[in-house]
Amino acid sequence: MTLEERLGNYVVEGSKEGLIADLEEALQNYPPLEIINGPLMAGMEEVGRLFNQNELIVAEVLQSAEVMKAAVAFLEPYMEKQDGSHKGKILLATVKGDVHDIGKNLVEIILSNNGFHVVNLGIKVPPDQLIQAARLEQPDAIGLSGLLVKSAQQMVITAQDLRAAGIDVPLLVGGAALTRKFTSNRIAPEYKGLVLFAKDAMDGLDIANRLCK
Ligand code: B1M
Repeated sequence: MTLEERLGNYVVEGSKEGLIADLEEALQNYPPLEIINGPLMAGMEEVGRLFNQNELIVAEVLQSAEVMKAAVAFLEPYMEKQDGSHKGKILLATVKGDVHDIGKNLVEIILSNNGFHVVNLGIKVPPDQLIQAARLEQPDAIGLSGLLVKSAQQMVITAQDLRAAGIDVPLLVGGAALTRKFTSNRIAPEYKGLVLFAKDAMDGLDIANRLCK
């Protein structure tokens, strides 16, 4: 197996044995984010495919998620950092009913490595909690993540509740079940402020940079 195949395979197999040594080797040739977005994400896609075909059970997917988290934690210190500057404050959450947090946490790492102060509210965050936090933290933007189809609908509800509470800071939305079209046709009309779709964490950073210029 090539190094790239081995990296994807750790995620698919849910095994950490040899992972760190191979990540160290990969760092000789690739920047950390390329390792995440390339072979590790390919492994996760395969896990999703196998799970969809009932070839993996939830417990096994959870092990794959642990491997992905361990890999991201190992790679984080090697990512480029802009220190000191405080470009803006972002409130971040995975929406109500959704436990998926690897993508959201990647967004947190990338934003905070690039001068943003991130307040990460965690997973399954109901609109009420988000409203309270928005009032307390006065963020420059709110980032919502969701991977389930029902999470896209939950984002519509969250946008409605935020609007009803008088909150209109820009909303940054992302996650596998979401599209740009759904964002502009279904979420944006329910919100008073801007609603912007980010296809991945780097896109999220570009948008945050534009918002907080
Ligand atoms: Co679940 N899961 N899962 N899962 N899981 C999916 C999402 C699924 C597509 C798998 C499948 O069937 N093929 C499917 C969803 C089906 C649907 O609704 N369309 C699914 C399902 C069904 C479920 C359960 C319902 C299974 C069950 O219990 N029967 C259950 C749901 C529980 C719940 O949420 N209430 C469940 C549970 C789990 C685990 C707990 C086992 C685990 C999550 C562990 C964790 O996150 N701590 C898990 C995993 C790992 C996956 C897959 C395999 C991988 C997700 C992942 O971490 N990807 C996933 C299949 C897949 O995506 N291929 C699947 C890597 C991560 C880096 O990517 O989060 O997409 P992602 O983030 C990307 C972009 O989306 C974007 O940036 C990142 C890249 O840079 N992004 C943002 C994300 N958020 C953003 C926010 C932004 C900007 C960009 O700004 C704010």
